[in-house]
Amino acid sequence: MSIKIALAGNPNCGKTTLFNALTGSNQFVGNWPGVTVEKKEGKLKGHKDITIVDLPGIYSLSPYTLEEVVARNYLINEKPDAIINIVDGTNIERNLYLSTQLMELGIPVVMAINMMDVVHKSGDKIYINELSKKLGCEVVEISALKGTGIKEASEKAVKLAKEKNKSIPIHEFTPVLESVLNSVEAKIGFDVSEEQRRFFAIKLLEKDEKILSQMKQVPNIEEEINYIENEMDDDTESIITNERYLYISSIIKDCYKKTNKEKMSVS
Ligand code: BGO
Repeated sequence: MSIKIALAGNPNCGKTTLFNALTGSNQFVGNWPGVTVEKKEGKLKGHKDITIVDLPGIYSLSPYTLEEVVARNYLINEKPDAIINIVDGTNIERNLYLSTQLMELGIPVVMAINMMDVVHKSGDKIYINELSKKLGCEVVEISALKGTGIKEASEKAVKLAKEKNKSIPIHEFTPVLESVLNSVEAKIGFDVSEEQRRFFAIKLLEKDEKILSQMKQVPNIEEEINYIENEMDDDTESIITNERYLYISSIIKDCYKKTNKEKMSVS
């Protein structure tokens, strides 16, 4: 059985370092079809049947940059068996914005919190069990540079990939938005697989025109958009973005403690 695992993360999160550590010299470099964005694939060390696909570094799965479009089209169309989401542990709040969207694709995610050597040195604390519970995915601490935790992260991803379970996101938006999302999801046809319908519903509600080219039947959701924009007095894209930031703030509040260095040096 051949398995594909995608590496996804923000620019500068350490993705190249992790990709090199996982694949060694066993790499193929080319371009993504039709665009001059570099595509790197490699075999997981010691596993001829497991391919690691390095996605472009991105901040979001919105369709504003070529890199975002390439990454999300790959995730939607090729449906890798698992995603390793690399998160820069020194910049966790910002990185979680992409993570919340990756969880909505119906693909199992392992979160690899990188730069943990730097985080440990700073004295900051990331409570990974709590983080894992709040996000509804496996979380592993790694240092791609030092090579710590990367075997555990890849083994967890391989295990999830082999289990082939459809992944269901645990994050719920505010109830009124959830009910509108449910109604949009119900309008999406069978051309979109069940586990991807939530992602498509969110993108349709965000008025993301590029998602339409991925659908054979495009539902009319004008009524839902008007309703939620009236109810929440904002445009749908901002509503959804704000909701994500609220979710991320609640996660950070419970799962991350910054060392107050100034206070320590005074006492
Ligand atoms: C430079 N720990 C530490 N401390 N650094 C890490 C880790 C880690 O776990 N992982 C990656 N880095 P990329 P993207 C650099 O290149 O893999 C470092 O964009 C430098 N270069 O070594 O390139 C990594 O692919 C000069 O740092 O990220 C790299 O996602 C001085 O994070 C940077 C200092 O990693 C980005 C660092 C000339």
